[in-house]
Amino acid sequence: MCFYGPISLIKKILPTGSHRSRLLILGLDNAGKSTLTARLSEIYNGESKEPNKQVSEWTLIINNYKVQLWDINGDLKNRQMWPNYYQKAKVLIFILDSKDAVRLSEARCVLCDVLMHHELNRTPLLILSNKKDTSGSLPMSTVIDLMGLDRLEGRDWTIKECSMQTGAGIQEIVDWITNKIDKKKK
Ligand SMILES: Nc1nc2c(ncn2[C@@H]2O[C@H](COP(=O)(O)OP(=O)(O)O)[C@@H](O)[C@H]2O)c(=O)[nH]1
Ligand SMILES: [Mg+2]
Repeated sequence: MCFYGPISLIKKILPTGSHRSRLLILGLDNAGKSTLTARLSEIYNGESKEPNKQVSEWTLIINNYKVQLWDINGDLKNRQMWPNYYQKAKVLIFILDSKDAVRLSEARCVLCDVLMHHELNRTPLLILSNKKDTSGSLPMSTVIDLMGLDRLEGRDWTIKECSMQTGAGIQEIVDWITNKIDKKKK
């Protein structure tokens, strides 16, 4: 059983005048991280740094603001390097495969572990229930239940449904990211 602890909600993070922010995309392997990354890169004119098998790093321009995006592999071995990126992350997306009920309980424990890291206490979190186009996709209420999200208190978070295959929900994701990045510019 995983528990989410209360965390304070202070959002001003970047120093005044800083024009860089960082977007970290996490989730289990096969959840859709790289597909989401590809869509965001199209929308935000992403430029890729030399990718390697474990981490793909992109530079996006969001409202004239330079944002680094990291898409890090989510298999068990590579999850060990996730914490190396927490301190640098200013916005966090955690993506789920909404048709994989068995792995949602794994995702719950993985997300719980991620959120125990104090470096992410103030980081706005967007949880994506992906693969809504598939017939076995679970409804939002079931995903919230299986993920124990009703216990996720004291932080700036939200959940949205999407299909990165069809592009459904991408506009809402873009709006959320833009809003969070804009707040960090001030
Ligand atoms: N049906 C469907 N398949 C998806 C969706 N998003 C990703 N996929 C597929 O799921 C698989 C894993 O996606 P990928 O982005 O590589 O996952 P990652 O391991 O988290 O980076 C690929 O075959 C994708 O084409 C979606 O919204 N719907
Ligand atoms: Mg990937």
